[in-house]
Amino acid sequence: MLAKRIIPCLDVKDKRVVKGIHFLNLRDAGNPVENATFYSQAGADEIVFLDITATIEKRKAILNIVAKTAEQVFIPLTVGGGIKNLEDIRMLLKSGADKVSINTSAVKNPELIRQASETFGSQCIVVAIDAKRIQNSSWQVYINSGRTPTNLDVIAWAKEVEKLGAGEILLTSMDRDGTKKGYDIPLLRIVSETVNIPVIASGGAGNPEHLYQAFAEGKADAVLAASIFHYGEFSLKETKEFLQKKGIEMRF
Ligand code: 0VR
Repeated sequence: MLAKRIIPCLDVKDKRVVKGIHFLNLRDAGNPVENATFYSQAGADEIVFLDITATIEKRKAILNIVAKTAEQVFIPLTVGGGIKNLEDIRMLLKSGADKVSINTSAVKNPELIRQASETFGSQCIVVAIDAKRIQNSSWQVYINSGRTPTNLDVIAWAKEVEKLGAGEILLTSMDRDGTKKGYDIPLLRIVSETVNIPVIASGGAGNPEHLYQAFAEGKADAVLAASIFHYGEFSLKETKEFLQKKGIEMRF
């Protein structure tokens, strides 16, 4: 069995790390380069940066942050937010990102997934899916930082992005984001069982047990978490030790 991964997520806005609930009411959580360095030294397997308000000016800021982070951090770095075309991806990879995460543009122009994976390799193309539950076993895809609903069903869209060449899916439950109530396990499980590419669970982690549930019941390949790590509630070390004891293979 491949070791499972824990990925702290840094949502970046105006050069600062922020954290909200249901994508709203953002509060400050520090400097992105310092945070990434700290997590890397503390045993994170990867880091995700999400530039949650990407505009042209902020684009330059994130490239700068990515370059500074890549100098300090030697674990894989995924960067998302505002990616519109192959040039944006090229710039991020050139600045030191190992993978990019595409959300809104993937929905608006699915061919971008195919072109990007053919140009740069599937291994560096992550498609982020923001999902909101509409019925018991049905979830809808949202875009534009969770502001705009689409007509897409999450399960159908997950299949489609795999077919187009995505290397990984970052699956965020908007209902659970920042609530600390645990991941949306039925959502996670159905998507993980539908596709063959790795699925990263996101949204709702409140304690190490929730991470365990995402692996054991949700069949996730990796878990992403923000709130529980940013404010020092749980350390990566204690979380990994807890998971290892419960039979989830971890890298130390
Ligand atoms: P926790 O529930 O605190 O672990 O948060 C995990 C995850 O949901 C967030 O870090 C995050 O990726 C939320 N994403 C977005 C956003 C937050 C605000 C605005 C936009 C987005 O588009 O992903």
